[in-house]
Amino acid sequence: MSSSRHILLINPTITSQRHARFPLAVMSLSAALEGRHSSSIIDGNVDRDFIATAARMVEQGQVDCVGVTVMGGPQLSTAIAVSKAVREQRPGVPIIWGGAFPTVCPEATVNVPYVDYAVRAQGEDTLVELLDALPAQRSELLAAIAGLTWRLDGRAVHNRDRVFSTASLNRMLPYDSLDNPRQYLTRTYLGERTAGYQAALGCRFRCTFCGVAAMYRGKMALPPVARLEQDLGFLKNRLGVDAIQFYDHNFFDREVDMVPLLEVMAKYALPWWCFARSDALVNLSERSWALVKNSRLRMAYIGAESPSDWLLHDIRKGTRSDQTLAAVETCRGHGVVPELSFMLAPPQDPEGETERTFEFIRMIKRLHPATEVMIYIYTPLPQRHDSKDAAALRMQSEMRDCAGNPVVFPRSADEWAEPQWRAYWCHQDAPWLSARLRRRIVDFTTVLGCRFPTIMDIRASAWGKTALRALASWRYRFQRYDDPWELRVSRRLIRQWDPRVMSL
Ligand code: B12
Ligand code: SF4
Repeated sequence: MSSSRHILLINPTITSQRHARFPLAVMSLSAALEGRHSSSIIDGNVDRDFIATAARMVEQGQVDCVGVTVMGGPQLSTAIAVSKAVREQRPGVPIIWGGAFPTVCPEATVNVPYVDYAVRAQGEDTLVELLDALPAQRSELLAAIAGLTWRLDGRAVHNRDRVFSTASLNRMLPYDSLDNPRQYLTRTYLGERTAGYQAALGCRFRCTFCGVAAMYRGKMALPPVARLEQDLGFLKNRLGVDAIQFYDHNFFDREVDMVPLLEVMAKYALPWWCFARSDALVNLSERSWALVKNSRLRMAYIGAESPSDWLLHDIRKGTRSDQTLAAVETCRGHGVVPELSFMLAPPQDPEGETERTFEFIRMIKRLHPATEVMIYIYTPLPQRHDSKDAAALRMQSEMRDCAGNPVVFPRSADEWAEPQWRAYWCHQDAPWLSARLRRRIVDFTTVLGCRFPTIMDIRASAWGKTALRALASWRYRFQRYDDPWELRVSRRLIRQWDPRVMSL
């Protein structure tokens, strides 16, 4: 067996310290290395000087290699900064990136001098095999590691995909390896000490726009009941957790398999939030809804995406707009707040779809005003050059910017970190949006957000929210969304927060 290596696992800053949640990716990797290789964790969400900390540890010679978890968007910039600092400090230390960004853009990841390896999709087994292979540096060993992208003679090599693994469902996360795990428990509208937690792996759907589909390719597995019970017991009794935000990609899977998990959750009765699909919610039996009620589900985030069934079909969502409406009714009937996310301005018909979505949102607000609404721009994922998805490749080749030129995606991590592509990754902007449409979406979002302040915002005062509601009501009623300057100013004064950026 090869010798043991020490890896420094880094979660670069992506959010404020107040919103920091357990860095699940690096914790899961650390658990998988146990007994074979050793690791330390740096979390840039809590260590605000994490680049200096990482450089110091590398400089002191304590680490054999560095692993960085990277989501596109704001985390890309902090991942680049820490990787450059490590490279500068010790050029010989290998740097490995994994997570959502390298999975979707492996070529762009290794197209920069400060990343040596990109790990695509689930990372546990790939990382163990890579650490085993690193000392020898033999290309035939590297070529055999599934899920790895690396450079050979200056060219990116994409090894075969790794098959879906359920092994991590049987490992408990190393909460004790974090500095003070309780600092990750946050006050939210769910509770005083809310934890981010993931029970199941993957999602059996393959929506074309979704990073989860790129990572799990339609595979999903639920945790053993005993594992969920052990984790909830630990979180509640040892750490004092009193609410849970489930990060499961799509919480309600097949009802028959979910019931035993819901029974455990009903036993702990910790208020919770999750991602769910409208079709699953409307088809849930009353018996299961009773369990959901006892388990204290507070809010379900539903990818409504669009009011147009042709688009839902095109993106392979597998749900219909009538199911979105039915899910809103069902949630209301069971005391759960539906949180609907929409993707505006698809390249096929940016203006028309946006206006239709505004109308649909207004209809939903009439039906159930407490519905939360999250507005994003439709930004399809870049396809890998070797993608076999002919429909997605065709759609990508047909994408045009406002001037009618083909949309060309960045070729390196540095280019992806530029402001316009960072906004693309965050679903906030796209090259085919005209300035007028961009403005209109921002204005509508402002008026809607002020007319219906989110209950997730526990920082803004009750009077502040009432004032916003009153100020915005005429604009919303008469659909006068243009340039709501008075709302922008008031929002800033009241310090309203944006759950799209900060989560709960
Ligand atoms: C928690 C979370 C956040 C937190 C981050 C908390 C943190 N990390 O400290 C917050 C709320 C800040 C966040 C923000 C964003 N997020 Co986010 N987030 C998630 C969420 C719900 C869970 C991530 C997680 O912890 N998973 C559990 C771990 C175990 O899985 P994992 O991260 O995939 O890690 C595995 C592999 O990727 C790999 N791996 C990961 N890192 C590494 C590193 C190495 C070295 C190796 C070898 C392997 C490896 O191995 C791990 C184990 O198998 C996911 C959805 C989901 N359920 O995954 C979305 C998700 C990752 N987010 C996403 C996005 C787009 C964003 C945003 C950029 C934009 C947005 N609008 O949401 C924003 C940024 C907002 C901003 N600041 O402006 C997308 C990514 C899609 C994509 N194609 O990249 C996801 C998939 C949601 C989705 N369905 O679209 N997010
Ligand atoms: S159902 Fe949700 S998580 Fe699953 S692939 Fe579609 S959008 Fe992604």
